Amino acid sequence: MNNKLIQPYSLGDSLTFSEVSPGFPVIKVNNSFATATISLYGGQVLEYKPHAQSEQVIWLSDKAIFKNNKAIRGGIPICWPWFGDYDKNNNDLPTHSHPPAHGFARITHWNIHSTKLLSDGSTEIILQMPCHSNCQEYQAANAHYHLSLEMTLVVSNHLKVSLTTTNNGSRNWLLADALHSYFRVSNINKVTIQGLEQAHYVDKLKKGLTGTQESELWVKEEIDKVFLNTSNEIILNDPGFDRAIFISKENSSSTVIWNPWQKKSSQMLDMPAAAWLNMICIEPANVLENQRLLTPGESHTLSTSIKVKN
Ligand code: TA6
Repeated sequence: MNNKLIQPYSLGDSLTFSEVSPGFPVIKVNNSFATATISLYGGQVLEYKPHAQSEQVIWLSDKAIFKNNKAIRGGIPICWPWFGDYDKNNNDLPTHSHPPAHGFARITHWNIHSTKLLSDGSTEIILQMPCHSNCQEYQAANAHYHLSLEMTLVVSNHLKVSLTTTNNGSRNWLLADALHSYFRVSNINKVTIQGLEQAHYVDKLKKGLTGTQESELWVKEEIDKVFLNTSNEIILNDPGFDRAIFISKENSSSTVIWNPWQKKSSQMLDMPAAAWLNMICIEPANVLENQRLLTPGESHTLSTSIKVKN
């Protein structure tokens, strides 16, 4: 870890630095509200826990792999500038033989722009994504790619993550973005998800079959559903941890719900075999028909605010 570069951003005991693995520095926040861990690799929240909570709010795999070009399993991965498979909207001549799933923001080493202890005791962190390796390769193949990406985090009695994309180019850009948030739950079979009632979805496990969510959502099998044209706050009710997690969002028209369940988890190197029982992804996003068209000079900020109530 290059201390000279990052130590100026420390804030006494409330914001320090360490490494989760050689070459993978993390920011450790411990303020009057909560603790949090943010990886500079991927610009990725890894942990968030208000002091009053006995259990982490954000789920992180015990088998997460910290290696370049590999996304960290868990936390809040940034899916950008495309979601899922390779970006089919903006490409002239894709050079990637195997383009990174969910884009390259989550496999880029981000820079710190600023850190601040706010007057109310919250901690504000601003990170910026430089265009390195995967991004440079993508840019070489897509002359009109001139995007910049910045993230603002506020660690408080809630966790706010805001992702701002700016189109610095001379052509429109069709952007897909998602905050691929993993939440820790007591038992996936015992939680309910409110806020998606009457929302239309695309079921990625059934060849894009569409449907409407009739009632609150229980998860009793593998799920990979994109709920479209919904800006609702989501409530993740978890009686086992005697809490509810409120996930609100701004400038997001899609919400993705994902749990790989037992079989897929057993096929993932970075997923403990039984971990699927204790996680659910609830992802504020703009994907499929909800992608955002950025005109030249335009900025778009996707944000989510996560709050726990007992
Ligand atoms: O958000 C759901 C999803 O798109 C699933 O299809 C699954 O691929 C998941 O993301 C995890 O993707 P990852 O590349 O992180 O393994």
